[in-house]
Amino acid sequence: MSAHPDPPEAEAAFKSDAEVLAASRKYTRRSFAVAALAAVAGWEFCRKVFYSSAIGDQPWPRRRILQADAKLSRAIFDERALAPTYPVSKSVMLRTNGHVGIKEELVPESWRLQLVGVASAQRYKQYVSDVTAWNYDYAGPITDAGELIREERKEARAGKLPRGLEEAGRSLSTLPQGTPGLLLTLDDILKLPKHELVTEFKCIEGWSEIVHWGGVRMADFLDAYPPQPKPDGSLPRYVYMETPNGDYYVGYDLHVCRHPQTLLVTEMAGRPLLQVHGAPLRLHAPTKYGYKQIKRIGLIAYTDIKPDDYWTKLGYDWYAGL
Ligand SMILES: Nc1nc2c(c(=O)[nH]1)N[C@H]1C(S)=C(S)[C@@H](COP(=O)(O)O)O[C@H]1N2
Ligand SMILES: [Mo]
Repeated sequence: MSAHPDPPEAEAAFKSDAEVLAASRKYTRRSFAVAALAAVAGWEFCRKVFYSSAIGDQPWPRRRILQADAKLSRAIFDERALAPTYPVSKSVMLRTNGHVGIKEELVPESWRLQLVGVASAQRYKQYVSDVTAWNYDYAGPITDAGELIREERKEARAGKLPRGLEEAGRSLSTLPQGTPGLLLTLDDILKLPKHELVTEFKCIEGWSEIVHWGGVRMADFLDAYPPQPKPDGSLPRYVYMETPNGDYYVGYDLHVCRHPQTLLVTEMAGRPLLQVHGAPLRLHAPTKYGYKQIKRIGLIAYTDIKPDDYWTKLGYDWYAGL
């Protein structure tokens, strides 16, 4: 028996090597052409971004990039990816930023979470025929807001509205009167398993801080109060949240709310949440920028219509993924 392959086989092998080589040369030539094209297109792209006139906050191509970017990052990183976590010792007291919808001190006992779109809502003891009829009580201007809000008030008195403040106007997703649903108390929510998480909080303004959060998983909340399936059996795609006075509002994909690190937060730094940080209930979603992390939630509504979103209205990306 010979150690060498029979001549016909050897020839076949040689031929296929040559073929591979030729194909790879062709491929390489093509990639050069593609790279050259990409360079030209890239320049054209940059030129448009930097020299075009702005529409709203952002030049239109940049907005397009944000959208394309969000699609790409969702495709590559997948919104189910976990955010890094840190030891508690690395966490700090989060600064306060953004007071839309939380300028007044909310009377804690008057807080209820309006929940709309839950399956077979009538079977819950918290069912009411009109969640919008609930009245929240306020006790004057918020007291723990710090310097930022004092400045905002000064500017407001001077007739100037600071950037982002009440700019987006009323939400288009606000509930009509007579919407049935549940009115949940904080105790209802605290019956769910408690979770703590130390993650990095990132604001689009360019700062980030490591924060120690405590609360319940939104996924557990969704299990306890599941959305009503549509007639075809599928679930609504979105979740809408707003502050009790409706001034700040955010829309989410349902699967983002199911993310294991998305929390309904009641504690920060091991202590009860301050009102300025969104007490009694705020959202933390570590895979999203700060503006998607609504403080002082008054309403959660499951919906199949893409909800209105405060900062999206002002030109920011709806997905706000990191
Ligand atoms: N109700 C409400 N929630 C809000 C905002 C706001 O203005 N109002 N601002 C958002 C933005 S842009 C950021 S960065 C964070 C800031 O949260 P913090 O004050 O706890 O740091 O809250 C988010 N949630
Ligand atoms: Mo932010």
